[in-house]
This record gives sequence, C-alpha cells and structure tokens, in this order.
Amino acid sequence: MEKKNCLILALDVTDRENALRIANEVSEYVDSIKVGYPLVLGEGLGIVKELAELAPVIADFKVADIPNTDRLICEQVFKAGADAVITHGFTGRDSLDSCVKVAKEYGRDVYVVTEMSHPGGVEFFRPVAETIAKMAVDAGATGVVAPATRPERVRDIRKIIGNDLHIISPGVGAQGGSAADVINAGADWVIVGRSIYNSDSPADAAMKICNDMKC
Ligand code: O7E
Repeated sequence: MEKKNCLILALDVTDRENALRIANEVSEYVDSIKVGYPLVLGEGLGIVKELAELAPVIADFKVADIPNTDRLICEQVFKAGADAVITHGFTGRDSLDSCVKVAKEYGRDVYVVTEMSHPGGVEFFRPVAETIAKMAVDAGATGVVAPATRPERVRDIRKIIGNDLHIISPGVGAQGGSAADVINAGADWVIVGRSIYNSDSPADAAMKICNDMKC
C-alpha cells in the first residue's frame, strides 16, 4: 500500500449503496479501504472488486484457522481482488506461514493482529502481543495491527518489529484514540470507521483526520 495520507477507512456499513457512496466521497483521503464481515456478509464478496476500483482493499477476515483452511480463505480473498488480508497470529506459526505463502504467490500483503484496541484486548492478547509481533517478522508478514487506544503499546511493538514491517492502527475517534498520538508513537496508518462513515460529511471527517496527523 502506498503511503499518502496514512488513513485507512474501515467500511463497516452493511449495504452496497452506502458503502459505494462513502467510499467515493472519501477516496481522495484514504490510502486503502478495509472491508470486513459486516459488509461482506451483507452484500457478498463481490463488493471487494467494486471497492478496489476506488482504492486498494484490505480484507479484514482476521483469519484464524488451521493452515489448510487459512490457505483456502486467503486464496478466495485475493481472487476477489483484495490487496491485503488481516490474519490472527495466535493460531501459530504454521497457520501464519500458510497465509504469507499464498500472499506471496499472489503478490499481496498480510497484516497480523498483535493486541486488540478494545478494553477486552488486554485480557488475553497483552501477554502474547510481543511474541506475535516477533513471529510476524520471522514469518515475513507485511505488517501488524496494534491499538491506537494504547499508543505506548504501539511504541513497544515498533521496538520489536523494527522499521521493515508496517503498523496499521485501529481505535481512533469512536474508541477514544488520537490519530496524531498513534502516528507519533510509530504507526504508519490509522484505521478509522465510525468517525468517518457516521459523519454527516465523511469527506470532511476524513480530511480533518488527515490534517490532524500531518503525516
Ligand atoms: O472504531 P471504529 O468504528 O473506528 O472501527 C475500527 C475498525 O477497526 C473496526 O473495523 C474494527 O473491527 C477494527 N479493529 C479494531 O477496532 N480493533 C482492533 O484491535 C482490530 C481491528 C481490526 O480491524 O483488525 C484488523 C485491522
């Protein structure tokens, strides 16, 4: 993904018409559009191809299965036109290797979740976040997902992954995180959903976040 605005739209609406309207309105401010279960379950995987005409799509299926099932999921995601996939890491190195292998075959990207941004994200993830981050490096992933709600954790994870891997960071706005703070802590991109797609003017909301970050 090319870094221009450091902003990824989390397009968690459930209908095609709204999805395409919002994506069109904000496309000049976002470097990528993250699509996950809400929209794909609502409208089918075909929405990925339509959105990919506006911006690269990150398929957020938080893939978390045995290696063979992970391989099958990643193949479907990349065939559908996604530029990247998000996987969990807690399933272990063999599962992650499977996703990275498929991504390399298709020339696409893999981001691995380290610690989640919501309050419950500290319960099980916190003790293993660093180990997952290290595994993402060793496995040759493109980058990791780390919480904008805890910029100090983004700093910790940056120390582990160095500068070769990217950090994409959700939790800005509706979850309380600050885009500028987490970029200063070492994130490459922020992922923002509700603060943009629930706004009366998604384009203005996205522009304001870009201006705040000065990335
Ligand atoms: O809070 P919002 O509305 O700005 O949306 C945040 C988006 O990021 C939403 O799609 C949610 O599912 C996702 N997310 C988190 O909020 N926290 C996490 O720890 C991880 C994700 C996520 O997308 O993981 C993969 C990037």
